[in-house]
Amino acid sequence: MVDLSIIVPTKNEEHAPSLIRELRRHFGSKAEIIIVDKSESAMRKELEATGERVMVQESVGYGNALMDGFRAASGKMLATIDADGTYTVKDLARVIAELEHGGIDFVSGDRSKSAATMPVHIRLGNRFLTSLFNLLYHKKMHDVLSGVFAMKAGAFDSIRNSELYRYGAGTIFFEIELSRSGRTMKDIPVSYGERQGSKPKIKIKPIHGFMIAYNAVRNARDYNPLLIFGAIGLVLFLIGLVQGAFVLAGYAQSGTLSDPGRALLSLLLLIGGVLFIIAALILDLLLAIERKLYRERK
Ligand SMILES: Nc1nc2c(ncn2[C@@H]2O[C@H](COP(=O)(O)OP(=O)(O)OP(=O)(O)O)[C@@H](O)[C@H]2O)c(=O)[nH]1
Ligand SMILES: [Mg+2]
Repeated sequence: MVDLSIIVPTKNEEHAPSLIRELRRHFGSKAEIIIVDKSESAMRKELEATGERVMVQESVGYGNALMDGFRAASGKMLATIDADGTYTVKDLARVIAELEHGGIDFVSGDRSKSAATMPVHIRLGNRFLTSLFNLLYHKKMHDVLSGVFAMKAGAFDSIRNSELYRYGAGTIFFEIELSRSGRTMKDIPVSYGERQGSKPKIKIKPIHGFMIAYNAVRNARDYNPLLIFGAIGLVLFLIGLVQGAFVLAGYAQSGTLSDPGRALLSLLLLIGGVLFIIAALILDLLLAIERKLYRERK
């Protein structure tokens, strides 16, 4: 078993061969490098000429490329870095050192302080998704979509069979799944430069942002039901209260129940809200019991 496996996802990435040679120079023989490649044949040959292991990606997309590489890796620590030159090998080494010595299961590179090269809409979207992730999973991350991260092999084992989310799944897939299996994580500041070579290989559309948010919430249902169902319950209850206030005000004015439809709606909303909150509390209790049993079993 090697100490470290570095997975490099590539899709017609001109900068990749020079990055891969730099990785080998930096990490020497203690690392295995696995290139998971989706390039055309000329580029593939250049990658093979580095002498490193090249896995031809049969699956589709960045997230699956990482999943394929991590599943094939044999290191005690599993890391990845984008091949477009936006991240430095030095920063990858710092992330790995933090993983090795920090007693944490997952460490990634935080670009939020050095994101000058990131378009504003991506930066804002990233900030929103990071806040949502932190809220739902009780974490303190600064950048949940980083292209450089590392995790312990044991942590990956707990999510090895997780199915990649269908849309908008990249780094945050690993962060959500690891959170759900009770793993710890942090990020450390890294620099983020201009991409080397031709245009981006991942086409980011607004729908990806929505799908990431959707996945974060959907998967938090069984992680943080108190927040999700509790919030729904509270909203229903508050709308019910407002409706009820109108009904009562009308009654005080005219002395009769002038809008029975609204009165019924208000009652249903209040009851629905309370039921959601009770369900949230029960689910939270069950989850706490399940976590306790899980800890005792370990
Ligand atoms: N194997 C594989 N690699 C991919 C795929 N899509 C992207 N990559 C690689 O994954 C890394 C990240 O992709 P980028 O296109 O840089 O995505 P990005 O960082 O969000 O976009 P930029 O900020 O514009 O660079 C690069 O090394 C790509 O070559 C894919 O479908 N398969
Ligand atoms: Mg990139």
